Amino acid sequence: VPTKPTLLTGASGALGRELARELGQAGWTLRLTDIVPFPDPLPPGAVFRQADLEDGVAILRQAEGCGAILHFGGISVEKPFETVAGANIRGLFHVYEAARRERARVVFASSNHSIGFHERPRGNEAKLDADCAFRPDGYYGLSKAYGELMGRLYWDKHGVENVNLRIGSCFPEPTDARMLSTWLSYADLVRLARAAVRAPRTGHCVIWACSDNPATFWGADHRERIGWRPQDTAETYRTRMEGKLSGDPVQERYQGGSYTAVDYTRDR
Ligand code: NAI
Ligand code: 15L
Repeated sequence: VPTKPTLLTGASGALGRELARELGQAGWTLRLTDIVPFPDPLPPGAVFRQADLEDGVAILRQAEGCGAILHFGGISVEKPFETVAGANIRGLFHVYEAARRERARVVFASSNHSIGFHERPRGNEAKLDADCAFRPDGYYGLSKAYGELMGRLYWDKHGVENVNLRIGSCFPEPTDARMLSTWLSYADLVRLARAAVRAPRTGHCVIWACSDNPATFWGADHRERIGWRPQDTAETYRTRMEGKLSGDPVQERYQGGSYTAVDYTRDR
């Protein structure tokens, strides 16, 4: 159990609720925050404060005395630029300023959509390593690339440690064929968050956050720094999922799937 409290943003969201329940049960001291009320009974020892990530003073207050910030709050799907900009651009800056003041580590819920315009590997083609170029597939993915680069900056300039989780598709079960490659089980997510907070030293690192899927798109990353290995696999769902294709050549070509096809106007 970490000695200092851990701040969890986005606590009322799908992944936040899961993390709050599991880490709370494990005896962690949690500070929970979100722009909407926390819908579940509070875990033992947890406090919840409602706040907007755009309110920098509120975020600084909430982070006081914390050793780590699990940053899961913000816009979590593709939206118009102005919608994404508030929580994911300005809000991200507030989270990093709070971490700098507290000398806390940031564990950032980044996304595969920061690199979604890389093509999917075919057959024996090489998997994508975590030091690949950013190829965001929309304004949301762009905000996640910015978030990862914010971590790069704050480590290089201020020594703020950060673990960037490039999450694939974290849901109770895979729901389509793409998730045979991208799925992350809730249990693997919880183990990953624990390892990212508890590792003695991380520096700035990037981790492909998906389960042990044989069909993964992704290769080398920095997981050895935190000692995490996924234990679940999407392969269990293959017979039910492999026919569930979109039928859209753009979506099927690129790693980001449906996000790449939103407002896609390229004709050459
Ligand atoms: P979610 O949308 O269920 O949760 C996000 C939470 O952030 C919501 O509770 C929302 O109220 C809160 N939020 C939004 N704007 C806010 C603001 N201005 N101030 C304070 N809180 C605000 O999303 P989910 O699925 O739980 O994802 C959590 C994080 O993980 C997100 O950052 C998302 O981008 C990232 N992620 C999730 C993936 C998944 O498969 N679920 C895949 C890749 C990344
Ligand atoms: C994400 O970044 C989203 O937050 C999530 O809702 C899924 O769409 C996921 O990516 C995905 O790519 O499946």
